[in-house]
Amino acid sequence: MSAGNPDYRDSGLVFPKGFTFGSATASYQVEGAAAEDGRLPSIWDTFSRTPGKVWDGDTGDVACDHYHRWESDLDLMAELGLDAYRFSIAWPRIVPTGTGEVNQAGLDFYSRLVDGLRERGIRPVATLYHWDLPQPLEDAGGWPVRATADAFERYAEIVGSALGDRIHTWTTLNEPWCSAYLGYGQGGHAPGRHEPAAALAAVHHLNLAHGRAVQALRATSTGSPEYSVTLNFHVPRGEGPDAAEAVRRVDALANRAFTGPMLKGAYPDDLIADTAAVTDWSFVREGDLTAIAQPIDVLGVNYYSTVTVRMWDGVSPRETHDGHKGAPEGTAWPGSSDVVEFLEQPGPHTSMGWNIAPEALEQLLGSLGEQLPGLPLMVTENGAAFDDAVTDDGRIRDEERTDFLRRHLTAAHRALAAGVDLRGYFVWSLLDNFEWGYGYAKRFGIVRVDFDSQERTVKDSGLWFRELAATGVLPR
Ligand code: IFM
Repeated sequence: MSAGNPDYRDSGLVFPKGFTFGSATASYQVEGAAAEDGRLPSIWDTFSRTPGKVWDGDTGDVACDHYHRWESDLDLMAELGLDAYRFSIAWPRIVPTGTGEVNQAGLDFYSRLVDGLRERGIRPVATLYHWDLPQPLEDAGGWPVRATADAFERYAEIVGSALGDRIHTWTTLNEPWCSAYLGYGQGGHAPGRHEPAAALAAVHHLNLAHGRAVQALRATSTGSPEYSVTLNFHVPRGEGPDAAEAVRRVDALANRAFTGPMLKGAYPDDLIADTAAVTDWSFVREGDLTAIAQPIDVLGVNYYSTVTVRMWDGVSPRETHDGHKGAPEGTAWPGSSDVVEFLEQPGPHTSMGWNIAPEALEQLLGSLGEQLPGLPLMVTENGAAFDDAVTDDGRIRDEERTDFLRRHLTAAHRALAAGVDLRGYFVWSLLDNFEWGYGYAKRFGIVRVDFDSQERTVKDSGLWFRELAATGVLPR
């Protein structure tokens, strides 16, 4: 870790020329128009309509109404001086049944969006899957079955052919950790299943979908896009006599279950051993690992907070503070849930209850740089939810969020200074939006959305980020 201001509250740091400053959103979280122009339900439509699953019964039916307001939202991005916009494509708009007919109206929407971005000089960074699986695919088994990876490959061919002449960066998956473990193990995310073996099968089929999609996008894109995947890396801190063992187990499940096959062509032996009582991994077929390990141009890194882990003594009440609210009967840690415990993290925290630890971002980027030499990195999500207040003059003085961004951008800069090949930083999120199980109760935006009027107001953090994007220098 570098020396310097110990609290990571720097200013005046100069980012390299060409460093990307962008913002990110995801389809179900912002678009709304859930039943328009041929879109059919995804697993998140079903889940959010299931009583008790999402705070206050919120759904993405309207969200930020971005589907109708995309032009003014792009104008807003241009006013903020963003270099790039990371959005996701809703699979249920493109192939509404998952395997059937292609919906041209869905492709047209993203085609207009991409053109609109390019007209404004903003690079389109498109994610194919940010969790909105067409419901019929879940009805047929979801990510635990191989056919979902087949359907994803076809979907990738379709979007590659339609948009691959204009996309700057293709990202196959966003945070497959969440799709697999929260969706099928712990149950706090759609489809809300609690099946540890299915969660591990989902890990593999998501990995396979990634590799097949990279190949399909490469075969169909006529421009010269970059290819990437975004992972939400866990930074585990160990406690207790077997701290290293607890850290190793969490790292295997959360990080190396994806980087192993995607970037090194193999599942880690220790992951297979740790999960042996849950599954025999027979869903991995010959040729899969070759299909998965496709070369990519950049690795997307999402980072918010750390976890503190300890081997459980088997006697005291087991602690499960891994930062994700889920069903009590589920676990996001198949094979390790009975041996590892997640301790409550010391503050300060954001309003998600996540601890603020910028030094861990520096550590993570440094460690990835060492593990994956030659692979450029991009922070594709980082940001914070706080309970914003609008003052009488209409301003949102979200000092805590600006402070969070400052500290994490300082961490990113320190990683750069240490030689990490970091290409950019996307703030999560452009807009307050549908925060999954927390509905609209948690606000991550640098732009406030009034969900009654749909009015957008740039928060003070957004003005600060605009200055950063304009100058490339960390503002005061
Ligand atoms: O809102 C999410 C996003 O969809 C994926 N990464 C984490 C964010 C905050 O929880």
